[in-house]
Amino acid sequence: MSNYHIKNLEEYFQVYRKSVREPEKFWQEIAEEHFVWRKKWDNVLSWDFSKPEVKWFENAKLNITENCIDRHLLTKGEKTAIIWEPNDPKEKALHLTYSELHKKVNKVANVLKSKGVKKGDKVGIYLPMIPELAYVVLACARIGAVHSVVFAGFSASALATRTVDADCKILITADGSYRGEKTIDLKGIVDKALEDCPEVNSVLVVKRTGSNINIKDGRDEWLEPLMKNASEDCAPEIMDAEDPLFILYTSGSTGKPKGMLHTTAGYMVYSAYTFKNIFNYNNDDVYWCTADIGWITGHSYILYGPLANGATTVMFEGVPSYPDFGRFWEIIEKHKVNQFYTAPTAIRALAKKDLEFVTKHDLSSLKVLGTVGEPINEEAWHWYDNNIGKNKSPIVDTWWQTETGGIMISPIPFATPTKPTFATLPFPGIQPVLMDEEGNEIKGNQVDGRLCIKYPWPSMARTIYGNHDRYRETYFSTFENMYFTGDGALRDEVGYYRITGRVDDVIIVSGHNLGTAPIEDAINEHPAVAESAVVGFPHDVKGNALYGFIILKEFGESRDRDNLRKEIKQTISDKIGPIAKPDKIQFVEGLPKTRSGKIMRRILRKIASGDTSDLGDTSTLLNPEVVEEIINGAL
Ligand code: 6R9
Repeated sequence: MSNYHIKNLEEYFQVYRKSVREPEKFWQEIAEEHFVWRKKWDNVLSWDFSKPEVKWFENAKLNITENCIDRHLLTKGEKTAIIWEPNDPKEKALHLTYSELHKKVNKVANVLKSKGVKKGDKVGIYLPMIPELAYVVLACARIGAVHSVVFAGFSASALATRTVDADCKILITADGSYRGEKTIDLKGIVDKALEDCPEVNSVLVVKRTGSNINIKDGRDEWLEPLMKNASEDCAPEIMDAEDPLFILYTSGSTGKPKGMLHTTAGYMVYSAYTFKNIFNYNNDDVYWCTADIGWITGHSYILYGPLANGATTVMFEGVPSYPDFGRFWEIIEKHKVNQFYTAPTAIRALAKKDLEFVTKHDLSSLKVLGTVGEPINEEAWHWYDNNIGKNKSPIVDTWWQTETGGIMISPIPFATPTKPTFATLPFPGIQPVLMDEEGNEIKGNQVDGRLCIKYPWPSMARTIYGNHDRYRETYFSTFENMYFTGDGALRDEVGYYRITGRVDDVIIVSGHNLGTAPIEDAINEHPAVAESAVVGFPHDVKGNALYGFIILKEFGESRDRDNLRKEIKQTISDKIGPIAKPDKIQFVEGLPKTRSGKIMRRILRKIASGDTSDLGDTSTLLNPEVVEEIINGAL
């Protein structure tokens, strides 16, 4: 019998040990007991990291939507599957039951079929956070088409590159989208992108804003009338365990985006099992992840993981600042949210605002808080713990990647004691190791190194779509027989992991390796600092020196800049040591970020070294306007 829901630390260790000693038996039991299969596997796992090739649940047959929808119909048909909260709080929220979701997904599936979409075809999706986004994603999975969701905040050129790279011939979009006070001309962006996508011959358009848009004859059609006429029955396509489920492009904080390809069975099992445990989801809970579905976090922990557990999952169309900075807390109160999962960037932005935005809302429903996307600094962690969780809701700091498909290192709430800035312990089935630059494993505790995973897990990406060599090169060639995450980490005296940042961003100052996260964490301890980013720039004597870009809190704006610089350096000296003091500190209004809140340090490095002639691909920047401001103020 598998131990599906881990309840205390002892149980965690027991389950973890089993998952390492007998990984195949471990995953086989979970897969058998908690999912529906059309046919069971012949073999649980075969793998070879040198190729790399990994297969889980070989020759099993299933459909993921049967697991996420159909199987709940008998017992939970009238349970709310999705609560959709619109951008404008005056618009009515939608409570969609599992049986309604079933019908919507089937209708869209039939529409896609009528457009000639077949098993294995790639479907581009460029939609805001509206219910149709969930229907379309699941409809693809229903008929075995491979979805490629592109975040609807991306530019025409980013959309075009991804549409071409993923071989999409059909694209689903909307007439427009709402983000706070803004209405965005989504279809205009699509029209521009499609000038560079000659293969796309069909565009289905969801009506959201009612804006006046261009409908290109023979190519564009409204989705709604097609859905109206479509049948609400659609038999699920029977898929092989290793058939592709989706392509998703990585955040692009480094270089050209990579289309990570995920397959069906392993992804389903892992996203569902992690969701249940890491969010401690219980039957009548309402769970909310604020990510966009255009990010892996939305795929695994708004849609697939929660739905596979028959959960109620909230989908939010808007932004945390509209109509005011209390919107997140208002939604938690309104829908009595029990588990809340967001990113450090959002926490820091909201922590800068008046506490009254928080205190006027009743947050007593909350049981578990989560964070993901980048290292959470200590100050933000405590703010979240004190003001949102009222020191009674454990914070799960979840470390993972688009490539890993699901959460890899995280506390299990009510089992693992938390520790600020530490993602703590590996999830069952995950075998992390730290490696030195020579390729040796660093054993023992109180050590740091490059974070690798030495054994396969079910939801790992199988390839980069269309470029398996790049997949091997990027993840499996740095260390033999290991998946290299690209992140640095340290392991403390009890074996807890702390992620110290991307190793490409490690700065060597006078021969010392400095991770960006601990330095930024120290800077953020200064009471006037809201957020910071540190990069290296060439220095005659030290090899590299540090350059800090710092956003001040509102009350810090009026302070004398030179004094502030001195104090901040002192804070760093006290927390880390004089070696980590930046040579230059520039105060900025904003930092260049990707949609998931990751700082594009590549751009800051260029600015710090005075080389701004070519900033590389900036198409996935959420706030391109700050770049110029930073260049103009550079020291
Ligand atoms: C899920 C997601 C992956 C990179 C990852 C790491 C950083 C994510 C983190 C974290 C520290 C955490 N990252 N979670 N760093 N603590 N809890 O974010 O996927 O967009 O592919 O980014 O994000 O550097 O390697 P993705």
